Amino acid sequence: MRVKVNGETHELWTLWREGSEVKMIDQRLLPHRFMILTLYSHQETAEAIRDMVVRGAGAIGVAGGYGVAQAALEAQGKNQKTFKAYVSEAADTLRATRPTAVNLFHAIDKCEKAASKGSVPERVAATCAEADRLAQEDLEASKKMGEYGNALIKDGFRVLTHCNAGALAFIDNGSALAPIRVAHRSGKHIFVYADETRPRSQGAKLTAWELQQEGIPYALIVDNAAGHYMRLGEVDFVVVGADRIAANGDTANKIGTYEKAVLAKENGIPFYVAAPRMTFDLKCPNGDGIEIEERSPDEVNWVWGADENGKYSKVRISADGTVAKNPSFDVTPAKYITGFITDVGVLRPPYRRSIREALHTRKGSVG
Ligand code: RI2
Repeated sequence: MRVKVNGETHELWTLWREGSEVKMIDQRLLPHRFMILTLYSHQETAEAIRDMVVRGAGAIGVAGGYGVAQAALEAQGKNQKTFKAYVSEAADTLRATRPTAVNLFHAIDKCEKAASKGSVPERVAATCAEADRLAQEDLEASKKMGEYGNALIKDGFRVLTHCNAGALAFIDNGSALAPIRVAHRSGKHIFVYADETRPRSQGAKLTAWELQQEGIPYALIVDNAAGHYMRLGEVDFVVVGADRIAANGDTANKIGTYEKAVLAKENGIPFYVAAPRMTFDLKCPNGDGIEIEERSPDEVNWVWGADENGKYSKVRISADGTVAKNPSFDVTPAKYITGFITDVGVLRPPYRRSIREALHTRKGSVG
């Protein structure tokens, strides 16, 4: 992605690997401060996923793969048995960071598998190669979703999106924001409504920032305003990302997605989910099997931001001792979803069939 920092333009990925170091944009500080963080061990990478330095299903999948590669490099001096035990313990540490986005589990499984054959040096090389391949696959998938999704967006469309499913949620480009980028770059006049997305405010902090960087016309709206604009006929198209999609098309995505989907249906607006095949989980027959992450009540009781001097701080918005609940995701039943924009095309109902076919398009690419 193209990032302007202090007047200078940089072309960057959300995260990347340099030998045993993982580098990532610190998404907790955006848009007020731009910082690249270096993670020196798989434990540090796991902590970065848990603390949402890096977030978004695609990006945490890549981070999980890099974490396993770091573990393999950390264990390269060990014998085969201790190497295996070390990598497997590291994989478990990485798996325990965030439960909902399935990309994380698919990537860790693939890298752990790569670490299981041959001599220790062969295992190390295969693990690193697999982690890098997954990053590349993520990049390619975003490009494809951008192309397939663009075909659905007409000139003049006003598009609503929730949370951040942009370049920062992947290696680059994103899922839901990829079609928007392609449409804008191809000269279509589009306008984006970006939902604020409490409690972490990924819409306000990340999506609005990405759209601004790209020069795409947009307005940030509070989460409660989406229905208002839909009823007024000011939204033509809704597109969101996904953290896990069950075999029947039920989709877990950021909390608040479900109500946007119901409102879209009520108002006759197409509602699309953009996600690569890595986000589909055939082991979940429907949305009931998807674990929903419950995060700290602090995220509800407090907000983070910068004051007029740019000083970054945390402010309490509820009374001391307030009891809060904080489910991070919800499940949108498949019946509200018009289609899935994937890296192999747009999937239509009946989803059990179209999803199964899409996942078998290129054997072995999805866990
Ligand atoms: P991609 C986010 O969760 C949101 O649910 C968002 O839609 C999704 O990840 C984007 O992921 P969080 O990690 O599918 O910010 O676009 O809690 O990668």
